[in-house]
Amino acid sequence: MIDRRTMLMSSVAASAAILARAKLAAAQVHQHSPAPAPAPAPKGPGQGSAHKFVAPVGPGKLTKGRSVAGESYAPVVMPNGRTLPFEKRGGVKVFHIIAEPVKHEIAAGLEIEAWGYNGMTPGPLIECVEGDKLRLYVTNKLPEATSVHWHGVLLPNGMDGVAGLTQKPIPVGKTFKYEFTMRHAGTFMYHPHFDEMTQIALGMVGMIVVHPRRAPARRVRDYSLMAHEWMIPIGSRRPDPLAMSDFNVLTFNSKAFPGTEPLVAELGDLVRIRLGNLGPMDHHPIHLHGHTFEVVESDGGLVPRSARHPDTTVLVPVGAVRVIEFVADAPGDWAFHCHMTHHVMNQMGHATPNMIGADTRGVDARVGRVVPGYMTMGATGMGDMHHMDLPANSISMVGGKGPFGMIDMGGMFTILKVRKQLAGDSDPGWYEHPAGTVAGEASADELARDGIKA
Ligand SMILES: [Cu+2]
Repeated sequence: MIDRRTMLMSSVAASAAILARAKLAAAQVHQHSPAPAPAPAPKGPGQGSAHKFVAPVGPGKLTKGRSVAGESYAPVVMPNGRTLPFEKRGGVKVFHIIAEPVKHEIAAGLEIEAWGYNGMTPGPLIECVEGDKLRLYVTNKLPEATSVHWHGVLLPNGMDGVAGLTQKPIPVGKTFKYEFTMRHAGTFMYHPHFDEMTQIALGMVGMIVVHPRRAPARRVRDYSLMAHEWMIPIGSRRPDPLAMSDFNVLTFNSKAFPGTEPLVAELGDLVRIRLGNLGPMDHHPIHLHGHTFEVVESDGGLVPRSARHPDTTVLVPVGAVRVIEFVADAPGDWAFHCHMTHHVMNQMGHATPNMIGADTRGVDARVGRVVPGYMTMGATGMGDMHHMDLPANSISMVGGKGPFGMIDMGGMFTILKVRKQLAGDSDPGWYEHPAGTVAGEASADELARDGIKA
């Protein structure tokens, strides 16, 4: 004999279970957590210092980035991010990095209490040229010590940033100075080497691009994307640094789709995407639609031409950079995403019964007697759960609005928009397909013509 409670417990499907737990979690958070601190004011170039720092990029930066005074390179564009300003002093490029707590929006509806650099996660892109002398000041505004490791950069041992091994940790409130010459061009990363598990899990990661001294043969649309993964319990704001599996928020540049800014290119453009991964545990097979690319570079240097091969998916391991290049030769809106299906979901819960294929009609009728309007969800799949009410500060099951309805992916997903011509640098909107080029329902005549019995 199944009583009402047992029936409810055993038959409520995925989404309902997620929601119940989420609401509980949200309530607990509200009861037991102090109100989150007000957001720190967005940090501008120079961090309030008296010096004038040069800001390489500004609004409307999707494609080009603004050129930097006195520099020959075409700046890299960091979608949803920006580049760290610098100032030249006696032939040295001076940067000021501030390690600090950051209030961050993963996507509309989910705000988190992260740790990052200069008011953001990932930290701003550090960009310079091969042979540049760099002086990087790091101010620690975290509640614990930190350090900065320059991942992939060839430098004197004492500048390597490994607390305990090559330097003392930077105490709370103190500013350390790193000084070295960027000996080789390439794509690198930066992150703490003190309490790595906590600080990286909370968002303290960043990318470094060192341009070659020689002028590039061809202008490139140059993008920087950092993959990351987070465990953010539904209803809470603080990512859980103890998570080792079951990450529920997957991001490019700390944004989950639909919060990710698209990448854009004009037909015939050479496109470079610099992918970094400093997530805690997972490697990401990143897949591009509509094009083939070559991996041209890692954080170890250029891949020799003889070793390059065409591909559509590149595995980006934890602690690695993979740079891909391709010519944008197909107009359209092309998905660019991690191919792990759980990495294109937003705050998906996993500890739920599998209802797919279950005949829930009898259950619905019986539960409906005590819960009017009750409907078990998940029996035909989970593709249409976007309309559910969500607990506060969560993006479970949130997808994006597309030109043909809901895009039911979230997480580590963005869009490459290729157009014959772009008007400026901003998002060109949805692709307008030429007549007759969109998949649609087959007509009776077509089915008969080709002998298809549906
Ligand atoms: Cu992934």
